[in-house]
Amino acid sequence: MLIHKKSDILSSEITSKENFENRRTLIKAAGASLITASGIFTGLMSGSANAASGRQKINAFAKSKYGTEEKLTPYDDVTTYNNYYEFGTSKSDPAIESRLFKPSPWTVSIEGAVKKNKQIGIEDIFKLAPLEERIYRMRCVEGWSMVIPWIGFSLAKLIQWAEPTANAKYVEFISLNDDLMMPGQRIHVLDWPYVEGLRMDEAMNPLTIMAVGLYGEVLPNQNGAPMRLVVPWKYGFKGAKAIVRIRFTETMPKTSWMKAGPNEYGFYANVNPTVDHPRWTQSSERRIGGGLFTPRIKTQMFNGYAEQVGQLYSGMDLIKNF
Ligand SMILES: Nc1nc2c(c(=O)[nH]1)N[C@H]1C(S)=C(S)[C@@H](COP(=O)(O)O)O[C@H]1N2
Ligand SMILES: [Mo]
Repeated sequence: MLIHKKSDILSSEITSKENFENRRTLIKAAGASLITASGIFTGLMSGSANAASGRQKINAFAKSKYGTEEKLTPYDDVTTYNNYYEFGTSKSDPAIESRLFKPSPWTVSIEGAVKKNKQIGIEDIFKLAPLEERIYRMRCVEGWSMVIPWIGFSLAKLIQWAEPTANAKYVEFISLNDDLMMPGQRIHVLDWPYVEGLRMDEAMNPLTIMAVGLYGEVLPNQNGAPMRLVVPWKYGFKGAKAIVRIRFTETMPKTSWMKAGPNEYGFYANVNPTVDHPRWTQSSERRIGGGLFTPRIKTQMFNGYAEQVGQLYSGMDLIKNF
């Protein structure tokens, strides 16, 4: 199925949380009847495209048990202030330069330390696990942050399906390599394709999701359509977008940012206010969407998720393993 999705965003459409909550109730009510034997994907996409904006509602998802009471970052900021170097290095580039990007058809390859290599279409990925909303605090290594209502599914479900062997100690996530659709790849700002990785236990943690939507809608291209990683206790660069390959490895993957700046971007990249970036402090952050004069807020250990993930790093030197 082809998803036509232009990124001409009608920004006035949803900004307030109240509006969003109302809409979400409607979405859920509509969704129940749209899920049919033909599968979640059909239900997910059918009949919900907004012709004027190209935006598409997701028809059915459960509400998260994980969340935050903090104010959501407005939709406009989430979708126009992006890091996605495949579409340019300024924050405003991805929303514009990703307009012609086609997130469908889409196939993901499962490789490496697995029972056998296999491929799966995005439609079938949607059948592996129920979709859930996860409102997560997101912290970019550059010092800004957002609160984003993602829609996604537990990465653990996809890993179960992938059937990694006992040799799998790490998972590598590889983004699309296509300099026709991704004009930023014609410039060697990073070693393309974009590569990220997690330790197996981090990947299996219930907080780790593959996101396929946000604000109740199908993921916009600039946010990593059709599927991107979200790891809320780590700096944003861990969340690889437009993933096409998932590779299980015995050794620690070499990520794009580690290659670009080994002293600045570590493999773990856990949000940590006590370990500064060599060129700036990580003790505080600027919450996007609050306006120019909003005071910076304190950055929390593991981005506020210490209770859920702190034990993954017990006994580890977090200065060495930054
Ligand atoms: N493929 C790819 N994934 C990527 C990036 C990128 O340049 N390419 N940037 C990362 C960085 S630095 C951040 S902060 C987040 C931003 O995600 P968002 O634009 O959806 O907020 O995406 C991450 N994933
Ligand atoms: Mo980032």
